[in-house]
Amino acid sequence: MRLHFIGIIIATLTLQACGTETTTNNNNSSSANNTENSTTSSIADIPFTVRKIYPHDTSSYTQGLVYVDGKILEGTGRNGFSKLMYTSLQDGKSTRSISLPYAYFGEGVALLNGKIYQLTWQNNEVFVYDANNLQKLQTFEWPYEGWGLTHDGKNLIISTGSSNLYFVEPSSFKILKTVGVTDNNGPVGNINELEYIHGHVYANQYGANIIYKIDPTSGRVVGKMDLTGIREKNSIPYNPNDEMMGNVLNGIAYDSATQRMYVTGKLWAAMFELENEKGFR
Ligand SMILES: [Ca+2]
Repeated sequence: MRLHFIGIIIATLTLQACGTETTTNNNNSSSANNTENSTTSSIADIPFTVRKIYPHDTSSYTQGLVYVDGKILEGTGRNGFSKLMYTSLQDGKSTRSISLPYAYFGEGVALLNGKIYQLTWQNNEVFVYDANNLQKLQTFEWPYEGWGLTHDGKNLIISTGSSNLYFVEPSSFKILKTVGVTDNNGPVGNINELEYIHGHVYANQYGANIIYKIDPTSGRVVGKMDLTGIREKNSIPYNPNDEMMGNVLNGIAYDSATQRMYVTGKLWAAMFELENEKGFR
């Protein structure tokens, strides 16, 4: 009996140590069991306007998106199709690209101090590249799944498909702190692609058409953008089965000079330039 109990503990610890956080397709897994939460304050909708629409390569299973000097840095996923590339914003075509070996499923990307970091989904590896030429410089180990990636100017911020944001020291990949994302119903799971904008983390939630604005200190959701139907409303071709097939909203980039946000999704035909009158602050 005791051995069995210890076995359960060891199995639990092993699962935690390996970082095998459950990946689900549930787009609101966090709220079902949190009915005791009595907080009723509403989370403000963040208004936005679609200012421009650009082509996006429908073979790009977008997992990471960053705006860099008029170009888009994009990381894509799926084994055999994963890439890291710079693309032209105007036509969506890549201007420099590398392919990941078949074994790797690329995930979130971030550019910090001249280096690009690229997560992998379940390979427990993070690649570091020279941002100028996409030459690989280094590989770090990562104990969890890799989903979204951004930075606050100093540290990397990683999502793993859970409700956690991990703050990581870029030169050592040491986890400095972990912040749980919560809304009025409790933890918010399936946190995916990220973008740090003026002191907040913006994150889209896997399977949902929502971008959350998150206080990086408390983890509290302080605002949200509802992008439901953004392709339909703008006459962008889409497959009605996209959500079922996982071809969902995933990708947030931001140009601080123009204060415009760029969003796209996995295999989407368009990238949307969004404006908020207050600049997404
Ligand atoms: Ca991003």
